[in-house]
Amino acid sequence: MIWKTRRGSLDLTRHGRVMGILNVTPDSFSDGGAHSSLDAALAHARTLIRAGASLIDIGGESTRPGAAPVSAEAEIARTVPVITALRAEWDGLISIDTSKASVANRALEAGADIVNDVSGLQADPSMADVCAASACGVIVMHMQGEPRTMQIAPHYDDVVAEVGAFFARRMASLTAAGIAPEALCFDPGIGFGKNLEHNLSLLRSLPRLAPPGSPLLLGVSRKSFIGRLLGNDDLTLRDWPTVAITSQARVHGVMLHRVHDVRPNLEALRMTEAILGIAPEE
Ligand code: 7PJ
Repeated sequence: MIWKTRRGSLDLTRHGRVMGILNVTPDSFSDGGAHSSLDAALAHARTLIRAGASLIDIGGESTRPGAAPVSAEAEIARTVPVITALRAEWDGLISIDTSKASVANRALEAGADIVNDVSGLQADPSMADVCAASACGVIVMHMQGEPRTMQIAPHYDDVVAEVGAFFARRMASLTAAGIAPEALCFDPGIGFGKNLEHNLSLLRSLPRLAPPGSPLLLGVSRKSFIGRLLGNDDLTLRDWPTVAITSQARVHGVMLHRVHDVRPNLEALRMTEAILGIAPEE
């Protein structure tokens, strides 16, 4: 399987890849002024890259349940300088985590390769055009509701069927809008308008979720359903269970993994692939 991005294609035939999370919201790095937060963000990006990330996902809007909306100007001010600086020193894949077309546009101009939109390109009517025009990679995530209220009372008759049908509908309308089918990647949106049972049902059904031929990306890293299941609130205790999910998802064909702690998840992929009989990369 091949995923087409703006900076060439990523071969996902045999080896899974890790996307490192780089949050540039004010609460993620110490607020010692604009320059030091740029330096801190870059330093963290380098740590993720050294640990083996093939992709860096840069986000300037918190999409945590209950989070307040952020203006496009604020998102641009937070993310574009980081993208510009990272682009100048690294030729791996950079994605912009945004639902706003104006932010995506500026990020792509600054050198981003992929748009990661938690609204599945539904929040902003211009987003599909921006993506089509730039020929970037596109991550289409499923979300029920909106971040502010999505966790209050999520409801599905059949969460697996509904997320699968959503992917099929988005595939049809986004390709009709001019996005290449090979540029699309799908994500069930763990924790986005889903309770614990919904998340587990989706994780149980990964092999039949993606549209045929399209890669799936999974983001479970440190999410609250892990804490709920294991009975702890401590974020630092959620990395090991994240690694367990990464391995299990790889068995079921998920090749892209969005995580905070890159190295153990990459090692889980390589161990799991060895067991599956996949030869290591040269
Ligand atoms: C995801 C995301 C995810 C994709 C966030 C968090 C919340 N993008 N952005 N998939 N989650 N594609 O990291 O806890 O699961 S923000």
